[in-house]
Amino acid sequence: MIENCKIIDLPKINDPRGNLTFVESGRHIPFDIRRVYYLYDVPGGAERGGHAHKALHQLIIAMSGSFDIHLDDGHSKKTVHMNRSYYGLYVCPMIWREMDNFSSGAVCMVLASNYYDEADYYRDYDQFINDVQKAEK
Ligand code: T46
Repeated sequence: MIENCKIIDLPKINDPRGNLTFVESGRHIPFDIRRVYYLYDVPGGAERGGHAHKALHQLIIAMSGSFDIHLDDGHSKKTVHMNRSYYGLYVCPMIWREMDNFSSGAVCMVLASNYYDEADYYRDYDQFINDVQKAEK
């Protein structure tokens, strides 16, 4: 459900030498981290995402720059603008997401609950909606 997708305010240690933020599995985020990946050198105007995950939990962080994430659970939609490296967007399973409006130099880091598995993806929106509706019957 889209209501479960929330911004998590991560700890921020302010320091004149530069700030520090950390993320601890199970403490700040409701899953254990098995994989970290990041998007970078994203050309202006590019769109990423365009899929949902069956079981994967994720925390998405704008490490640098900014971008928009559009979320859709098959009933409701919302858009979140990511532009702070101490905010993480928790995305639960069964959420269609699209990402765009990447600023120049944007880096998007994702902490994920499992290893890469193409079988966990819905890459077809109609199939995703079908399965959302099936689960509700
Ligand atoms: C997501 C958004 C935010 C791998 O081999 N290993 C990996 O861990 C990942 C994430 C991808 N790949 C391969 C699969 C594709 O051949 O890299 C290629 C590009 O992946 P994709 O088109 O899924 O990339 P995005 O940026 O559209 O989506 C990614 C994640 O796949 C997805 O989980 O939520 O970032």
